[in-house]
Amino acid sequence: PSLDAFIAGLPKAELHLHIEGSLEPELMFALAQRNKIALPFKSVEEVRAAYEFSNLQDFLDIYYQGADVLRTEDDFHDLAKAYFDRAHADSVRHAEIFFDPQTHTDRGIPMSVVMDGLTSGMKAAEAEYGLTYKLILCFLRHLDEDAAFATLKAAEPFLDRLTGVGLDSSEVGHPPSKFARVFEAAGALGLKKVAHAGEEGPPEYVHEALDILKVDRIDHGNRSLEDAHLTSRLARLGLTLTVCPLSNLKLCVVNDMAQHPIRTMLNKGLRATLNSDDPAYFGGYVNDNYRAVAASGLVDRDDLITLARNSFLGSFLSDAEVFKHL
Ligand code: ES4
Ligand code: ZN
Repeated sequence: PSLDAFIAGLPKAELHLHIEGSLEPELMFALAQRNKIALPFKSVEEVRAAYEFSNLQDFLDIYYQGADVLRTEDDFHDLAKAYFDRAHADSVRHAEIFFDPQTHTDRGIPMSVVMDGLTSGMKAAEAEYGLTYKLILCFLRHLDEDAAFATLKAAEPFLDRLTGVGLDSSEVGHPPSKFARVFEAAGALGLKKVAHAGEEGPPEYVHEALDILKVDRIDHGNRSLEDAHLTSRLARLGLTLTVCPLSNLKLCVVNDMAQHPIRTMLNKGLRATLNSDDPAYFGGYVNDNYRAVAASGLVDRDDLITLARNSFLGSFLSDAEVFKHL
């Protein structure tokens, strides 16, 4: 098959996807209309034109603003269903998606509305496509530890629908150590742990995520490569990195795809995966990310198979479930 067809048909898991970041401008307008909310944009084209970012914070400001149209259980259902429709079209067989409850509860949306809407959207996709999913609750790291604890408490009634906790939002100035106790509490509840680290933050933050938060995966992890000892430690542990090439390009974490660290990561024996992060904002879903690194000449077809295989190996599926995909 052509390279495009090869990527399109390659069964894969997606492990780094913020569901609020899959809100396409068309759905944003539809929800604004349904909820009678005025948007600061006149058209879908105007929204897309505003998606030019020079760093993570630039993006986050507009991403939190976009999420304001999400008000009802139906809104969260439609958001989740739209992502899984798109993921299914990309041969995604399993997705472990992030959501940011604080973005919603701080606007007065109850946790139950968010949970029930996302759950029904995911269940509809499961019934239609036979794919599987897991849900990871992310704490916003620019907010304080007490707020994270309150969020964990509010999520406790829904514990059976959660697989893990994560840490996202503005990285620099908000090291993993700020959330040591809440991650310990989440672990004691039986939740898996992941954290964004080494996207804009230094290798020290990746060390903290490992040593203090005891994470099961690192989200991004690009800057780990600046520390040779850390790099070999990650390789030795077989720790999964959820890498997001188009996100890195849009947020100026890399200047050009040909310089993306994915090649070095694979060379160093790191268990890297490819993911879309916030596809509605970064201009591509997971297959677009596979295509972007392949088109840059950084990886060949064997590497793409390795990356897809890593996505299942790095998932929180049971060993028996993983084997069915390999
Ligand atoms: C995010 Cl790309 C990225 N980094 C950190 N936090 C986020 N939340 C949504 N997308
Ligand atoms: Zn992310």
